[in-house]
Amino acid sequence: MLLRNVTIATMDGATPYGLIREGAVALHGAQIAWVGKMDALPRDWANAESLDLDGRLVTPGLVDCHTHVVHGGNRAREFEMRLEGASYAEIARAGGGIVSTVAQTRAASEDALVASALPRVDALIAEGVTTLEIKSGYGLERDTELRMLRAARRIGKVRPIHVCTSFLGAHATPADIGADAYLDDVCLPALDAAHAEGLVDAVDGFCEGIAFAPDQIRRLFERAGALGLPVKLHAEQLSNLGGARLAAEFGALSADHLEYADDGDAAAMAAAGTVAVILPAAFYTLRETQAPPIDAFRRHGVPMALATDCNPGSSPMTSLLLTMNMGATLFRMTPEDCLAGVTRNAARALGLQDRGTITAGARADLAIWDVEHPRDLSYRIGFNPLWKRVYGGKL
Ligand code: DI6
Ligand code: FE
Repeated sequence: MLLRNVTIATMDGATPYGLIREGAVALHGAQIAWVGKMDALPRDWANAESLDLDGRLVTPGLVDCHTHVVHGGNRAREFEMRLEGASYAEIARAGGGIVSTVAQTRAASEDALVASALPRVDALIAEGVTTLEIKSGYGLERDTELRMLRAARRIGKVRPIHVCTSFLGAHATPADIGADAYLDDVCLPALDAAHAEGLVDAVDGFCEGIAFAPDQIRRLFERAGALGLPVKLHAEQLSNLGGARLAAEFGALSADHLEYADDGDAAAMAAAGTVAVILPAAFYTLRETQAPPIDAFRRHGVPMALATDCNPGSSPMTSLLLTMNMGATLFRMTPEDCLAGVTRNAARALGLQDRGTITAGARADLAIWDVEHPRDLSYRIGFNPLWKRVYGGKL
């Protein structure tokens, strides 16, 4: 199958956007076989079944590399409380926040978790998302953590989307147990069990005053290492506790949030190849005022990804396009940074080398847009110009 007469943002690293005008993309099964200018098309493709795309833009399928899309219930009441003056940390300390979603998630069956997540997943798919990361972390006990991960795996079977799972048992401490006891007696054994069932692609944690201290996260990462699993970390979201450096020390795939990260954190992440996952909808929802150090990430050459952080508390966000606009307007990321952030760098934040660019040999996951230029994708607010999505070579 040949897609011809297209503008291609290959995102292969050549600037700007790896852009090819009057291009063609040849697909063989679930893979990209060839990409280039139409007039350079190899002869053996000249007679292939082809589709004229009328100059539309083709990008890699989008990758949302940080979500909590599987969860029970909603927290609209907390949204109101924040409007009445309560802070996110105050609500968390008063037994609201993550812990209130835990109660609703524990009460939900696997079927109910899948059913409530699907409308959110469908909203992402409708914007060209082809790879989706989903975290556990609202169970805080073994059975519910495993049930969340099974629900996540099922989403990848009932929808045309690739799901990567992250075990986030170290998300919060249940009210009835101390953090160390929770970690040793519940979280680490649940990780072992989830891994034994093949439910874990990466291990994540929340390093924060209201969650886990660096020495506790270190124990989590040591266990992940023993199981041969890659790590990532919610770090420096509300304060700087050294989470980003700890993540870098363990060669983490990514450190996420990072509003309170500093220049030294950026240097450590660059040296380790750790991706900075920027989550502007959480910054926006919490009315945070300290922006992540984008210039430092740029200066040190830290790859930046953008993700929705879709969750019921700090980021009830199901639009990766709006996330791109926020990355640009709130953090001064360029439209090219934003597109790299939801393609090449987002794939890297998940440890996936076979996607995120349009290059020969990559997976044939593509998004086809009714726009002139890739900058248009970051520019609009609340407008979805997706024409069609190609998933695993299928239109
Ligand atoms: N940081 C976040 O933004 C989400 N989790 C985390 O560690 C928020 C989760 C929630 O408020 O339910
Ligand atoms: Fe998160």
